[in-house]
Amino acid sequence: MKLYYSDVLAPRKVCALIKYLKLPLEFAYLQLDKGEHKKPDYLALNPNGKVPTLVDGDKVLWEADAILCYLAKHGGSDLWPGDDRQADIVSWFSWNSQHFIQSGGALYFEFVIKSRFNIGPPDTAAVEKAKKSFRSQAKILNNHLKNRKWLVGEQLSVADFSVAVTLPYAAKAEMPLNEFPEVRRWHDQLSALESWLDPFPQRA
Ligand SMILES: N[C@@H](CCC(=O)N[C@@H](CS)C(=O)NCC(=O)O)C(=O)O
Repeated sequence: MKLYYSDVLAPRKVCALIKYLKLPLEFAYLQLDKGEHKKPDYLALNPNGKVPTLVDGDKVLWEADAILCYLAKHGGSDLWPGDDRQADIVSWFSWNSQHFIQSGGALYFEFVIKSRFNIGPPDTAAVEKAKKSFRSQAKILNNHLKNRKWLVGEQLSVADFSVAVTLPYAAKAEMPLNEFPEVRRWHDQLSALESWLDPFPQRA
């Protein structure tokens, strides 16, 4: 199996899972600032021109959440459990992609990506709008996490890897995480995993 990735948000959760499960994958790093993800060979695999993409023999898979499920299953783990919890996990994937990642991702873009790729200062209006949405969504997450260790059931799952993906950047991206103690506690649990804090493979 081979993962095409870069050291940015969507591939981060996949790399964290691979490291957590100690899966023997081959990695191909793409330099986004050189447009390597827009070259014809890569677009033939992923017509979106985005990372990550997983290739397993004839199977090509894009969308990080789908890759999480595939790797959790083929890695012999119980992080994508084969029962009704799958519906809860898909519910969190969907909520995240429509809501939480939109606000956390916007703050990540304004504070992390703009400075990394030298594309200007944070846009104050965009930051304020994203912080407002972040607060209303984090409140929902915070209420759900009361009396729950992880997002779904009693155990870590791919939902945790997915929904928390912006939170390692909370301080740098000015996410008001400290206002939400359950979210904070949940993310602290993830941060106790070395694979969560340091997910990307060594590059030659
Ligand atoms: N929904 C996709 C999002 C993938 C995505 O937006 N990847 C970003 C990095 S976080 C990317 O490749 N950006 C480069 C570009 O759009 O040119 C997933 O979860 O895999």
